[in-house]
Amino acid sequence: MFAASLLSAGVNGQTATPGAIPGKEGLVVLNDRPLNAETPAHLLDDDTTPISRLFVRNNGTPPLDVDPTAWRLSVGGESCVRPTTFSLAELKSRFPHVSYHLQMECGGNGRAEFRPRAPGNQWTTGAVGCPRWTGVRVRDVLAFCGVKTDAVYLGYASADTHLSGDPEKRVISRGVPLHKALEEESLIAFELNGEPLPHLHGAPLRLVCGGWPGSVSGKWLTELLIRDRVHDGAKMGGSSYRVPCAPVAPGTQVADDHMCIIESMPVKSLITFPRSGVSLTGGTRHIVRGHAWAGDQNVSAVHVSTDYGATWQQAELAQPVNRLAWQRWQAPVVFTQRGYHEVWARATDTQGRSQPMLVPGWNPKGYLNNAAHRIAVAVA
Ligand SMILES: Nc1nc2c(c(=O)[nH]1)N[C@H]1C(S)=C(S)[C@@H](COP(=O)(O)O)O[C@H]1N2
Ligand SMILES: [Mo]
Repeated sequence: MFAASLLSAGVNGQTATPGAIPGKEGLVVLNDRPLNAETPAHLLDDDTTPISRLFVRNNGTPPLDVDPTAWRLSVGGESCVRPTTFSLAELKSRFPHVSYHLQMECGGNGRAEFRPRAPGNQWTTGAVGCPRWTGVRVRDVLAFCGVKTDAVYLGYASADTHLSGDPEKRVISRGVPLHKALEEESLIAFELNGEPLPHLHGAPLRLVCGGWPGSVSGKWLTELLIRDRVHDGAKMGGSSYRVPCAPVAPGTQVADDHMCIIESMPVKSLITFPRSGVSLTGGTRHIVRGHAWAGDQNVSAVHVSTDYGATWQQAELAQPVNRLAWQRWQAPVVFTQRGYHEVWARATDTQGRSQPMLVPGWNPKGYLNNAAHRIAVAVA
C-alpha cells in the first residue's frame, strides 16, 4: 500500500464500506445525511459507467414513494409561450427518444485537496462518471411549449426535500443558459444504461446537461422554467457552484457580487488501470489506461509520465462516442528499476489548455480542482 505517499492523489488509500449503499459496490460514502458517495478510480475503468459505480451526490432528502404514473413535469416561466404539464407517458409518446453517453462531474470533485480546507463533501477523484442516458431533448419540449424572444435561461425545480424538513425550503433549483439547454445532447432523461432511471439518480425524470457541473442536471425533475433572466433558484447565488470572477489568495473571503457561476468544466483525466498500489513486474510492457474529458470541449491529447514529470509520452487517445462523452486513452509503460514508482497522466483540451500538476485557483467552496491524477505501483 502506498497510501502515505498518495493520500492527496485520490481515493487510492481509502477503503469502501462494503454494501453501505445497496446496489453500489465499492463506493466510498462521504456523508450519509444527505447521502454522498464517490467511486475509487480503478472502479471507473468501464467505457460506460455502470449504475453500480456511478457516484451519488444529494443536497437534500430524495422524495419518498415516487409513483411514475402520477409524476408530472410542468414547463412554464415568464418566457414560456404555452405553459404545459406533461405526464411521463405524454413526454415519452410526444417526443423522439435519443441516447447519449454524457460525462457528469460534480463541481466539487477534488475539493479534498484545497488548502485552506474548503467546506463540503471532501471528494477526492471519484465524483465523475459517463453512463448512457436516454430521454427526450430539452429543445424539443421547449419548442412545443414556445420560447419567447426574451428568454435567456432555463431553471429547474425538483421534488427532493430540505434536510431541515421545512417544506417551504427548496433543496436546489439551478439551471443553464438557454444556449446550453438547446444543445442536441441536453436531455430530460428517463433511462440510465437502458434501465429506468434509479431512484438515487432522480427517478423518474431528470435533466442531464453533460460537461457542466453535475448540479445543473436536476434529479426528480418536476418543473422547467423558461426565464427572462439568470435563474435565481436555490444554490444559484452566494458561493454555491460559483467561483471568484477574478483570482483570489487562498483563504480570502469573497463578496457574493464578486462570484461567477461555473459553466463548462475544465479538462481532466483519470488513471483507471492499473489500480494504485499494485505490484508489477519490471522489464515488461504494461498498459496504463483511463479516461479524459474537457467540459464542452474535446480532449486533444493525453500524456503519461513515470518519472515525476521529467519526461512525458503521448498516449493513444480515442474519439468520444458522441460529443460530451469522455475519451479512452492508453499508453504502454516499462519500468526498468525495481521499487516505488508513480504514474502521472495529464490531458489537454482542443483549445490547448492542459491539466495543472498542482491544485489550481483556490476558491471558497473548493470547486474546479482538475489537477493531474497520479497512482503508485511497486515494481518487483
Ligand atoms: N434535485 C436534485 N438534483 C440534483 C442534486 C440534488 O441534490 N437534488 N444534486 C446535483 C449535484 S450537485 C450533482 S453533482 C448531481 C449528481 O448526480 P448523481 O447523484 O446522479 O450522480 O446531481 C445534481 N442534481
Ligand atoms: Mo455536484
